[in-house]
Amino acid sequence: MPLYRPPLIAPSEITPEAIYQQRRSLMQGAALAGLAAAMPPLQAAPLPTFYKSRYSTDEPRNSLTEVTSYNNFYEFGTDKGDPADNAHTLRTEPWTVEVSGEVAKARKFDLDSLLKLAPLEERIYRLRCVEGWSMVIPWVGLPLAALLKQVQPTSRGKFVEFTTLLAPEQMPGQKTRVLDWPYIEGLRIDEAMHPLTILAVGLYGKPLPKQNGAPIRLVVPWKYGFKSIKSIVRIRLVERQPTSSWTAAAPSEYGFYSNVNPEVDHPRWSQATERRIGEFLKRKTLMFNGYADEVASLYKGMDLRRNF
Ligand SMILES: Nc1nc2c(c(=O)[nH]1)N[C@H]1C(S)=C(S)[C@@H](COP(=O)(O)O)O[C@H]1N2
Ligand SMILES: [Mo]
Repeated sequence: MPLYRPPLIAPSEITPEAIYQQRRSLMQGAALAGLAAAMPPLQAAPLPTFYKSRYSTDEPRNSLTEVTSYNNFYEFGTDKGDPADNAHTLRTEPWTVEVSGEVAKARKFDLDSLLKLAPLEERIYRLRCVEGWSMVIPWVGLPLAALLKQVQPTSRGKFVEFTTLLAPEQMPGQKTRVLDWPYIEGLRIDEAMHPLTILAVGLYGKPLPKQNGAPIRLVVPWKYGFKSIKSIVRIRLVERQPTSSWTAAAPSEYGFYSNVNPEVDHPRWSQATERRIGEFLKRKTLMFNGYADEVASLYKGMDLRRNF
């Protein structure tokens, strides 16, 4: 299978003529009533303006084609090209994220209210996959901390559990048993509150493509890519360490922390080097994926071999 294929425009993303006409006449009626602003948009709304973040790397970015055609999103198949081919069946509108558990103010957010929680920022981050490849991706997002502050975690909210949409009719990979669905991930509360941790809603300045986890996904740049869970519908504050889907599938291979660490090998392969997608020679993998100055203090006194 070729590595890079141009992104496809899914048939489902083209509005059928009949629906378009129907919306048009509704729009005209609404405009007369002065209600045009309340009508659903014909296309995904463009992102609000965003700021450049001081946390961005200045390394060259991977191309949009690389970022959108070489993906892991097992809900749409296990080959790297499967998400780009298959994710068009995901329905991202309307979308709500339920935030509950150990919080003073449990609440459901629609996408618009999520976008208003904090100014959006472009964050150019390295993403290091546990399989040994990496990319540099210009995300657009907001700090997860902005959302958590809104719901006010209680003193028992020591961990944060994230859940992906469960919808086998839209996510055909969920009809197979590669993982226990829905996909679940977790962070410790201080990791979740860290300024590097973002909820991404876009990349390359546009709303997130479906294969990258539309409409909202986590990005934790110092951890292996699988911690950056896609298409999130639920965020729960909990007292006990959550069990992630990958830990449940293979506890000896995928630990809760999964910090990028060249000194701790995966039981079946080395983690010392990585191949940046688009490059031929391998690079040395950096401790915490190069974010040690920012995050090493979170793990002071911990044995990172035991807590892998
Ligand atoms: N729901 C869900 N989230 C997921 C995955 C997945 O299979 N399902 N794959 C993970 C893995 S292994 C990686 S490396 C990153 C890839 O993100 P990208 O395709 O946007 O580069 O998404 C992560 N998030
Ligand atoms: Mo990954």
